[in-house]
Amino acid sequence: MELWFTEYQNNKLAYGYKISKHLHSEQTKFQRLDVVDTEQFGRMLILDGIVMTTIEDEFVYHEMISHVPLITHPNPKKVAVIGGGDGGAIREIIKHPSIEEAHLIEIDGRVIENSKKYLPEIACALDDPKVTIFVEDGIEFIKKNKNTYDVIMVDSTDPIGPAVGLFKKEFYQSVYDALKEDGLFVAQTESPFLNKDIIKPTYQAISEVFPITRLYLATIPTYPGFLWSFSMGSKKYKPEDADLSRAEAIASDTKYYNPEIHRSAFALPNFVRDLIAQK
Ligand code: AAT
Repeated sequence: MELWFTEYQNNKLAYGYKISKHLHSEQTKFQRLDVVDTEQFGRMLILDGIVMTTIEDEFVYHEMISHVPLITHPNPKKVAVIGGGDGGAIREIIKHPSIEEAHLIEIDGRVIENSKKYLPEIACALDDPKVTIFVEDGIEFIKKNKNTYDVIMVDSTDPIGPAVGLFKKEFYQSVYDALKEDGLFVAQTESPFLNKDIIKPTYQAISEVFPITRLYLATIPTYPGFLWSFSMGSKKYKPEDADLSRAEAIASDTKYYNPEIHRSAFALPNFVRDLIAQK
């Protein structure tokens, strides 16, 4: 008997994965959490029936949510990741020699514990001495910190349940206030093909708060639509002005990110340009 996992996007589209083993299932305080081994993408973390990350393609997402902002900022020392309890963004952040402190603010401690147990390749830097973990709601945490971080990354679930507030203008204002005067932030902002209704207002809200706003893209085969968007809000630095010799140095330790990708990720197809055009 074959075992398949189906991820339902809506009542019109679903993606299916052949499963070789169902390793874990639990209901946490916040969500249903499953860990499975898929034949195509290796081990997979699933929250509320939605793919969070897989061993085979996680590098694209984690490198792109981390290195693009960390190279755009000329000297990032103190950074925060909101969500991202699997530790993938933290693993990439720790590769940057300028980093002194990395804070992880994940609402669900069970995501962290299960990632350490089942996804050690991704969670491997969570015990690094530069890393501090806060099991808290990122929305409340960020409100308490002012003028603190060089870079903030919002590595969140889709805007459902506890992540709804992470896609709102009030949250981006708190992020602005939590950043230093030359700080910048990046958030994962969903699929340009399937989530136009999310990207448009989210990008608009970020551009109302930050003087510099950019959207960039990467191909992630286990996220719906495959083409994925990230939005950046910045107080001072522009990604196109980044010192790409630093990107070259990091690229000796990456599988997706390099100086050409840093530049080309901001090249947008017309339908995406139209999506984020000010009206
Ligand atoms: N690194 C890719 C994995 C994720 S998981 C996103 C995490 O955000 C989850 O562990 C979830 O518990 C956490 N989270 C949700 N809301 C909050 C909040 N308010 N504060 C802190 N953490 C939160 C991203 C997957 C992207 C999927 C795209 N389809």
